[in-house]
Amino acid sequence: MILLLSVIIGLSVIVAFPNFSEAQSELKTFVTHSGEVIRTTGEIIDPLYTVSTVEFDPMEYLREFNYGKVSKLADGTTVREYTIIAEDDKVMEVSPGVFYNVWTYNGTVPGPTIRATEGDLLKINFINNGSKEHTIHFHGIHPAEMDGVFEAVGPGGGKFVYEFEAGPVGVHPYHCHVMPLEEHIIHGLYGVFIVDPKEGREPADEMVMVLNGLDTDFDTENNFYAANTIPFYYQHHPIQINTNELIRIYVVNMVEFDPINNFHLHGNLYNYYPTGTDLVPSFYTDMITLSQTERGIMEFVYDYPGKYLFHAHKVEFSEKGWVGIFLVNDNSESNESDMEYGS
Ligand SMILES: [Cu+2]
Repeated sequence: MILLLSVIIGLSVIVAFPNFSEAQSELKTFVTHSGEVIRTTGEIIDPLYTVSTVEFDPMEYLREFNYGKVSKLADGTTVREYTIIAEDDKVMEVSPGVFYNVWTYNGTVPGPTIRATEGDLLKINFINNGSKEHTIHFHGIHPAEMDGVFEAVGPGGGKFVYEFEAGPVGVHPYHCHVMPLEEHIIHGLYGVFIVDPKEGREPADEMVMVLNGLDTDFDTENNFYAANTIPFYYQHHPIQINTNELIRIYVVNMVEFDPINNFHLHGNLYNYYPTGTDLVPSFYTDMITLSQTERGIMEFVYDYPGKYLFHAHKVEFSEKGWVGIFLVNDNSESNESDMEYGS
């Protein structure tokens, strides 16, 4: 009897295992954002695109600002010139073993952080090296023809120069505005545009955080969430900051599909400037809620050294990657900081 039982158990293990692994690699049918029907396990994403891979360092991105090539007009106006190249054939390993077809501005998601001072004249040389039409639509104030909506730039090297005055003061997103819009945004064609006030802001350790979601299986639900594209990155690579030093974060929510996102800071509260347009903070809080493309500036100082989490308080998002750590070093001995701000 016992022998018979173990034979039955043994058999069911043998039978159960193939079933189990079959279930793991079972192909599911998905309709992609472009209407294509593909069958995939969801583990290897979009094998149709394998042209080149993207290298992206979230720690570098965090404090990297692109001020453009600077010149002056006869009347003293500062001119800043930037070049942004769009591509749509790159693959990025967003999480170990998860490959995602990213569409990029200057090769990364997010694209470069464009920075200028209010009143500067901006010239953005846009080149579309992609296989689809793309544009750059800046949030902010500019003439209609510079809005990046009705002037689609053709694939294979199409060009357009966006020219406008930087304003208003604050933090704004820029993104592609070609239809289907959702597809062009969620694949990664977005970045941050910072307009500084003429009088500047108080010196601070400044960083940019783009909150994004990754729908790696094309079912119009995000599989991963992140601050700066790589899930869990700043948890495994904590951001080093100092006590008694002003920290300023330019935060932009680019998550699609989920109507809200949020930002919770541990062991501290921050002054919050919605859109960064006002120089006086609107809130002193440890929690802000952001809808699509909502953004703002957070400012805070840590009194106590140690390890502090920051994350979405929508727990599903933090458990799927939107979580990080500030490693606060004790700076109480020195009043002067030797930290270099920006780049
Ligand atoms: Cu596009």
